[in-house]
Amino acid sequence: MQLTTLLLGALASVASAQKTWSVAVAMNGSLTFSPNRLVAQPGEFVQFQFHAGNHTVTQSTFDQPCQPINQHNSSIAGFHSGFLPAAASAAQGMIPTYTIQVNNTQPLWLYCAQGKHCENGMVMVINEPAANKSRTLESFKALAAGASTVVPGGAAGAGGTTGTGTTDGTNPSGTGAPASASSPGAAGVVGVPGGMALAAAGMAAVLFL
Ligand SMILES: [Cu+2]
Repeated sequence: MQLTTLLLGALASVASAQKTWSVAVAMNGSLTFSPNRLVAQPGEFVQFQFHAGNHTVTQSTFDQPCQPINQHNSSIAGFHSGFLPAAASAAQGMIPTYTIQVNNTQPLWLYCAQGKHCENGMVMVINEPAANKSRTLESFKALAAGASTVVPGGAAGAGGTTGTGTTDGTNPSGTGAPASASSPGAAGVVGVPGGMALAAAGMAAVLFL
């Protein structure tokens, strides 16, 4: 634990109690987010881990899948990881990551902005509305099948923090820690300044000691 404390000490004051969920992007080269549905509490983090290919995680509305949310609601900046090619960091034994913090319980509808991945079902939802049975992941996916993907024009990495990390399929407790108290952001997410990626494969084990 001492090593963990040393490595994360500067960042741990806020995040120590917050859970980080991990979502595998393109596991085994598939056009998937896995899981593609998860429930996250306000304050919790979601880290997307880009295993293969060149994908994004980008926020849309429910009604306009495959298009950036700010194109339809200018009051919400939304988030967009930018294109994160897995090959770029493979030589270091790392994968690209993108981490967001969930700020409330509103649904977050997400897609991949690469090619026709969204039309082909590369979508997911965080905090699927429980009370509205017409707004399910399945209905979102069906809408996406008839949509046309729009790549956001805004800054890549907006709304979250990109980095690299290793993954062993478990929740990476050492990543995405905020360096300061976060302020409320639009659409249920806030930036995660200073997100710390795992520096080496060995750390993953250390963090679980
Ligand atoms: Cu994709």
